[in-house]
Amino acid sequence: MADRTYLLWLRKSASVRMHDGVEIGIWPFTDSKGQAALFPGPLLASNEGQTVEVTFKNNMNEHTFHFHGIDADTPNDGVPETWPVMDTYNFLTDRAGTYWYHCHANTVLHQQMGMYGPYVVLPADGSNRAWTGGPAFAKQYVWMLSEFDAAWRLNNPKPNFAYFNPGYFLINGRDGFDPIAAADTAISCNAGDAVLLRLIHAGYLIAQVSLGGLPFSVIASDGRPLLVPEAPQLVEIAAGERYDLLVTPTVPGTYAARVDYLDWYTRAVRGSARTAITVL
Ligand SMILES: [Cu+2]
Repeated sequence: MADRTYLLWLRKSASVRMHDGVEIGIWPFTDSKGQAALFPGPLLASNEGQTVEVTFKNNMNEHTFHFHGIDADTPNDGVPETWPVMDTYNFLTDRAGTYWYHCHANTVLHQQMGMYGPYVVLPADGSNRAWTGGPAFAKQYVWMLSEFDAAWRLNNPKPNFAYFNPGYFLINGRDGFDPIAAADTAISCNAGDAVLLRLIHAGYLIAQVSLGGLPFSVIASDGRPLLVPEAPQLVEIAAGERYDLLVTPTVPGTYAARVDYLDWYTRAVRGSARTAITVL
């Protein structure tokens, strides 16, 4: 029996509404049969040293779980090219940090269809520290970054994977020109609080993240502490990467955080997502 068990259902199809009213088709997870779509997938979490079992319901032999950054053995790694598709995955979470999961069957398409979610490993004692003996935090947020290309839903029999032209630029599944106000995205804290912001890039463009002028330090990358934390003005994050940011605002106010999504070749900004950091 694993220390943590998770059961995820899959909905055959659903859609999410973008800021302009366009409905984007997804293949989302749910937390029980017939329930509302969850996009991104639910936050899964465990402590350092815990064993975890994740089971996929109504999979119909099409999808897998790949726990990105976690050292699962081959049968539990969810790569259909190396092991037959399974419904149940077992692994050990031996390093605190920020990870994520996604379907690894026809990955480029299934990921674009929304089959991903965040995974957080806390220290062995479950305390609010970035890792065992690492920096403490008062609050944590996860920003899952991604983009949608509406045309990939329209081109039958299959989209042109060589041509990704996204029109929607997301944080935690929401887009728009107005700052995202959702409580899982907009940061609210007291002056002096240490906030851990876990960035996960589940899209394909380059994302540049800035926090409205608030100083921050990058303390971990891809589930591993940085020996020497960095203190840049912005963080550039590529597909699949994670960065853990520690920000301790001292001056009350509202700060305009943003994620700019850059073209891989020209580095032109293709679109942005915005949210606010409110310091009380
Ligand atoms: Cu899939």
